[in-house]
Amino acid sequence: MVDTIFAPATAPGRSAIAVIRLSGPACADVCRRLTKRRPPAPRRATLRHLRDPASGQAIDHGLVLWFPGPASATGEDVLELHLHGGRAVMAGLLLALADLPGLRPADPGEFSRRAFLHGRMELTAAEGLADLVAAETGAQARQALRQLDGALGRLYEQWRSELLGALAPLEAEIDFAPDQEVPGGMVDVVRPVLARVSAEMAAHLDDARRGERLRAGLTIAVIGPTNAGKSSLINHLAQRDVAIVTPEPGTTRDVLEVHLDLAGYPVTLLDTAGLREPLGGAEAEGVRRARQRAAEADLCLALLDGALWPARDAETLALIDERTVVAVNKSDLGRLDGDLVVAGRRAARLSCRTGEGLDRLLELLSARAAEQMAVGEAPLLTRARHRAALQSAQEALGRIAASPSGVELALVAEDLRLAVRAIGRITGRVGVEDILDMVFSEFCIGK
Ligand SMILES: Nc1nc2c(ncn2[C@@H]2O[C@H](COP(=O)(O)OP(=O)(O)OP(=O)(O)O)[C@@H](O)[C@H]2O)c(=O)[nH]1
Ligand SMILES: [Mg+2]
Repeated sequence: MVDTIFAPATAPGRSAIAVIRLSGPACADVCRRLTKRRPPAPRRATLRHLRDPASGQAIDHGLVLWFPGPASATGEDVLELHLHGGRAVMAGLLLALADLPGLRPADPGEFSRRAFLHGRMELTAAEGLADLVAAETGAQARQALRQLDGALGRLYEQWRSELLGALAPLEAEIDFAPDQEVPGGMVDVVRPVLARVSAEMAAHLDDARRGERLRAGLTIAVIGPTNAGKSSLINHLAQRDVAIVTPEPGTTRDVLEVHLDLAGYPVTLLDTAGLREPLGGAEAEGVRRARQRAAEADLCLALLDGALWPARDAETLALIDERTVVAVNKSDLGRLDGDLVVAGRRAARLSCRTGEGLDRLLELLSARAAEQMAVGEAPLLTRARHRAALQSAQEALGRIAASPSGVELALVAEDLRLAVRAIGRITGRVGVEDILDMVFSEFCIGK
């Protein structure tokens, strides 16, 4: 018999209310043992007293919710207990549950995995659920919700069913006349369909990783000469004193990370060591790390020192490229007149001391972040797993497109089957254990 699993659905620690969720065939029995009564009416919150079935000790009184399968979140019988969120209450209940026959604590993602196995949710929707719980900004949450609602799954399913529709007549023909060279007619009929699906997939793949970026967040490295005010700017944007600021050049050595919500987009800002000829070993290592992180970042903010204007910082100027937003700090010193141009680009003017120009800089950065992450109407690709599967589907379709007229039917059918399978792996149509392990291991316990 299937195990019945249980886990806290709410975060650990003290809270007003804590929810424990159970799923599996023993739920009704658990309810009877804990409350000495039958499960309440389905989906109706009902107050009950709970006792430890072994000792008879009172655990708490709280709401009991009974969701008989298959119309439940997991497709199995589900029981939810809403108790007072004290540590002792939770510990008492979890201990009592662990002692009951057929029960065990849930593995990470196991509730969602059961929902998937019982057809309550396709795989991309399950991933959307994990992302929604993890979302830190509004734009991330909207993307995850759309995926949870199935927009992405429907897109992939549609491609899959179109390819299946093209495969069916080929399969019929093969069954009808095995081992026969048939004229190219049949393949030529399906070619336009394959070409269209392939083009749609190409457009979806060619999204500059916007969906994946939004999911993972964007990294912006703040680079520049020593003393430009990089750490001051980071503190200003983070609204707390994360980085040490001193008038001494060469203050920052380690790379510091600050997470920000930039107009709904998740961003990690990196404070880095000032770029100059390093004086010692620690600083040299700091400069090496600064350069490395700048090279890996999605965007760079090059901050120059307005006290030493015009800028002659060769190390920084050499790193300016199309990913770089350029800004000059310390406008309060009054040395920055007219348009500021650095390495052929307009530079923003700001002062961390007076706050001048900071709003404008934030606008510039959010516009650049939006370019890299903005969500339009069509659902975006959100995971490397999906990208890899679509690419292998595309390769298979590409082989068919490149095949000559009159190609052997069986070869075309085989490639088409490969493409269908690859897409099926994304939504979980083709249930392969290794994918399920990979997908659900990312989840946390209780989900
Ligand atoms: N006048 C003025 N001084 C500033 C401004 N921003 C920062 N400073 C000063 O410039 C000095 C250096 O600032 P930091 O933020 O430590 O500069 P940094 O770029 O992080 O320097 P390193 O870590 O050494 O590379 C400090 O004395 C700051 O108070 C500004 O807008 N105007
Ligand atoms: Mg610094």
